[in-house]
Amino acid sequence: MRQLLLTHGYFLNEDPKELQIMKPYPPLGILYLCSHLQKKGFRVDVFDSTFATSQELFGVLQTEHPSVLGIYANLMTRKKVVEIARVAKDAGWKIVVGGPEPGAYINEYLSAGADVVVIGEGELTMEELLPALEHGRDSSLEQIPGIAFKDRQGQVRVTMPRPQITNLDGQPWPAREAIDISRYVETWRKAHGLGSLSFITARGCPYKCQWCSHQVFGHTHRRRDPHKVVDEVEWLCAQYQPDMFWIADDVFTIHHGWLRKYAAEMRRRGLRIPFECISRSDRLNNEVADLLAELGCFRLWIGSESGSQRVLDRMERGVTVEEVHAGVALCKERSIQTGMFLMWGYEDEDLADIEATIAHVKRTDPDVFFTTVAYPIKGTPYYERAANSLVQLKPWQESSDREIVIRGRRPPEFYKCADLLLREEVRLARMQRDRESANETELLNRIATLRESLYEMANGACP
Ligand code: B12
Repeated sequence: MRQLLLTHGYFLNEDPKELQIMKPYPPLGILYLCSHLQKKGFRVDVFDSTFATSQELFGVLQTEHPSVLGIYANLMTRKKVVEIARVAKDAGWKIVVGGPEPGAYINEYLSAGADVVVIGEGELTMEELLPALEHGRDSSLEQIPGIAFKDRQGQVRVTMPRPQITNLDGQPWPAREAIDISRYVETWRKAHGLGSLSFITARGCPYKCQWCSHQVFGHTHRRRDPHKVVDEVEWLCAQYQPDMFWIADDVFTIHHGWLRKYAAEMRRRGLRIPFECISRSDRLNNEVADLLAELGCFRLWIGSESGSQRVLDRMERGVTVEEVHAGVALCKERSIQTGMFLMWGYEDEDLADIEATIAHVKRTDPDVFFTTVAYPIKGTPYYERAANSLVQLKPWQESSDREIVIRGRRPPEFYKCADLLLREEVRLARMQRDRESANETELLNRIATLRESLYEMANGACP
């Protein structure tokens, strides 16, 4: 009989935004849990919610024999996860939640029906937790590092931190066979012309960017043996025939010696598959850019965040605006597309910082850029610093950290205006670069109007 059912709250078809993006990737975290636990002899299944509906999952929970349900939660899937936990609880399941969000909201998840919150890496903790849950004694839960639970008196108990897995190479690959991976490849192929799959080569990021969530892996960085990663790449190609990969590491280019070895092994086996990944600009140089191009990197994502050095320093980003500019240039020289992430409204960002960001994007000219209005993720230093100014408009279980309002910050229309101004300025710069003069006057007028509105709003009262 099954001992554990693993699932997550990402339902592609129930999320209009994700449907528009249509870039689903398999939930590697629970697939890693599944393969580890199966290897240890546990009977584990995965209900992959990505292509399913909540009703289908509820049907399984209400009709199948209840055991332990393990749910992955991040800040975006909170609402769904809480709903799943409620339905599962009513149907008699024991509920364990894990992933990047629950460790930051222990009380809330325990109050929402979770029996146990797993903090940090899940493999070793679940291996000890499953037998303990079968016996159902608080005393045995207390002995398990890396969890939180309510004892018989209703007191929340948090156990010792769970030491991390020291040798990632001793771990099995994610249990991709537990779900329909081909569906991901096909979905990508239909929507974007290329079927994509993901894998990871490392866990954890040692950098200290103040807004980034380090809930699961802390600030450690552990890498896999490059030869073993190439084994996985080779196997993925043979098994699922993807046209491209996303290397889902926080910073793929972090360790140059590792990258050299990985590239050498890919070269030796004659493997070259298009891929995209994330890099910090300070981890790029000529050699790294050459290796990325040789390996098939067709798009590099760079967290640029702001064009203002003052804001970058406040973020403790550890990168200069010039490094971002130079990093993008290195990619351009090798025909690697670049994507940039940018943030509006971080702490005391002012108009001069916004203008600096606009100037930076125009000058650096990445192929694509995405902007977000900065939001505080619980557990980050950014959240802690803003804690006294945070307002939750909706009940916790119906909202997400993205919806938290920061008192004293400018209203959403201000950032919408800054965003439009950025886009129009970049459009103008590109027109001028390509010597397209059509509509230039119209665009110049629009830019002037947007800038005027932005400055007017900046001088207005803050809420
Ligand atoms: C790949 C990725 C994505 C991909 C794919 C997601 C997927 N299906 O895997 C895409 C692009 C879709 C994505 C989107 C987003 N992402 Co993302 N993403 C990642 C990334 C880089 C890697 C995920 C991964 O594979 N990790 C490797 C595995 C091994 O780790 P893991 O998933 O954490 O699993 C371990 C533990 O958490 C635990 N565990 C996991 N599940 C469970 C379940 C149970 C029951 C238990 C007990 C334990 C457990 O055990 C696992 C093994 O040790 C992480 C950063 C990171 N390094 O983890 C961010 C990260 C998860 N993303 C994040 C965010 C914010 C987002 C977005 C909101 C971004 C946005 N602006 O839109 C969206 C949300 C999309 C959505 N609707 O869910 C944050 C989440 C923060 C938080 N507190 O919730 C992270 C942590 C980045 C960060 N540092 O801020 N993301």
